[in-house]
Amino acid sequence: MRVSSMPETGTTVSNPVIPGFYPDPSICRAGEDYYLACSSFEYFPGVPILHSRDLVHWTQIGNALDRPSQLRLPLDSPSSGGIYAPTLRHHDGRFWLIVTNVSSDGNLLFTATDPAGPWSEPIKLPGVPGIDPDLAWDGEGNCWCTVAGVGQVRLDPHTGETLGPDRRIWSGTPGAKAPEAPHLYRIGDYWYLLIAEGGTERCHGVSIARGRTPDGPFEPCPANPILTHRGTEHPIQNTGHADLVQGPDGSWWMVLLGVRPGGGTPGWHVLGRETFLAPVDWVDGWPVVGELSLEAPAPPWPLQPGAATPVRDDFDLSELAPHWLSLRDRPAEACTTKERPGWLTLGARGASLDDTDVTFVGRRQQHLSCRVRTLIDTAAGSGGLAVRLDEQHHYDIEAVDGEVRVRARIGPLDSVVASRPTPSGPVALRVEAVPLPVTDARTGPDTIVMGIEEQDGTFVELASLDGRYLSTEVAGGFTGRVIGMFASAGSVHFDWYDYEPLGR
Ligand code: 6LW
Repeated sequence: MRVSSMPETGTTVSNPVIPGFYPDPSICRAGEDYYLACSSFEYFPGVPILHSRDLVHWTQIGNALDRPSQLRLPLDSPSSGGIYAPTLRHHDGRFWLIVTNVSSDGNLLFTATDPAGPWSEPIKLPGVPGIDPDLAWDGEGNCWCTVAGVGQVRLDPHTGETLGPDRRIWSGTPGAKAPEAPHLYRIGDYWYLLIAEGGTERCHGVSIARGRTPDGPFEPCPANPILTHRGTEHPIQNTGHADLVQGPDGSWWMVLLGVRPGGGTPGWHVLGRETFLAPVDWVDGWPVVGELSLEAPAPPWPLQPGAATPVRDDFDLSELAPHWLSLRDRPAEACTTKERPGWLTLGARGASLDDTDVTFVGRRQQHLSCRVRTLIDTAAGSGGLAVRLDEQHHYDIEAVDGEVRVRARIGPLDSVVASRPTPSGPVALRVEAVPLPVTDARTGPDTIVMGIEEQDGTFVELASLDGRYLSTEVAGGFTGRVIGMFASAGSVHFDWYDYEPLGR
């Protein structure tokens, strides 16, 4: 899947380079190829892996954790639990991925020769405390694992055994909360320790320290934070959780997470935390982050756009493409394209999106403005299309009991806001996200329009709902919207699903 939202325009490229809920990016280079991994929380499969040749155009080539033996997410585990903040590295001819599963197994290490997979079974790391583990190797072959806080322990990455106690090596800027997301690198004469601090919300930032040895002592950069948009009007907010990489020409770049809030005050972001790219210069042995904007200067090397993702998935293949997300697991008996060829069949478990075990298959909403359609056959069950933030925050259009209903679940409030009789035969459901021009301080970020299409394609709107309630600022947590198909009873078939970007 090519996930860059926009082609380059003249001498600029569009940021985010990976739009939608692709947070906590970690990047590595292997020859001419770049690979990037992101957090995935309660979704299955976990840890999306993306590939690029130019740092601008990214294609999702797989998910590192695509088997239950690698990704144990108990069916009752909370949303925004699960998989946090991976680090992806290429070392000694292999790819290494270290990640935390906060809902079951703690810190885990995986390896692969091909980052598209298969990835190994997990190596457990009981001696590695906390979250956001990083991996770095020194010239003597020691493997250093650095975690949020900022702590560090030496590791045998082949067995998962820790070698010696963990030590606090830095606490970030005095007074700043949540020093996290460490990455340690040998660059020139120094070891650099890059962290995020200030929390992953509006005060997020990136700071750095350096030392002569991988375990410190570390001297903080006098210019910290080297990147933050806190307290600014910048359209990209919450900037932090970065990783460094060299471009094809040896120049330095940073990938990081940021959000695009919409509406009035306080601003609501609905797509989750997205991956952005920024240039980096070095001045007096410290990195200086260059322009980070929605339209960024193009890098100087030839750009290599991949094939664009088709709007329609016809469910003609035996396996789902890697961008499809389920919740916590995806047992073949509940989700298959083999039962009715050319259709996706979902078998109900939980009865609604309120339930953590609901059968759901969705795509990240990657554009502020987009349209999603699906053709559903509910002859043997009920189900529909939902815009989901978590179990307590979702809007659904569902074909059930002879009706098509729009249901809004916002925290403790739950209401069927519109309904009409279901037309006979399969029915096309439609959801559209429409960004709003800001007219006053309380304008929401967007409107979510839900309805059905008549056989001749005429759209019949059933409801138009305020999008702010499906934002991270309202729901809390770390994820963004995912728009997906679900089954609420029996077996439901989906002939196709269209995702059509209508703007950025
Ligand atoms: C992650 C932490 C963070 O572990 O959010 O933005 C947490 N940074 O580093 C979840 O993604």
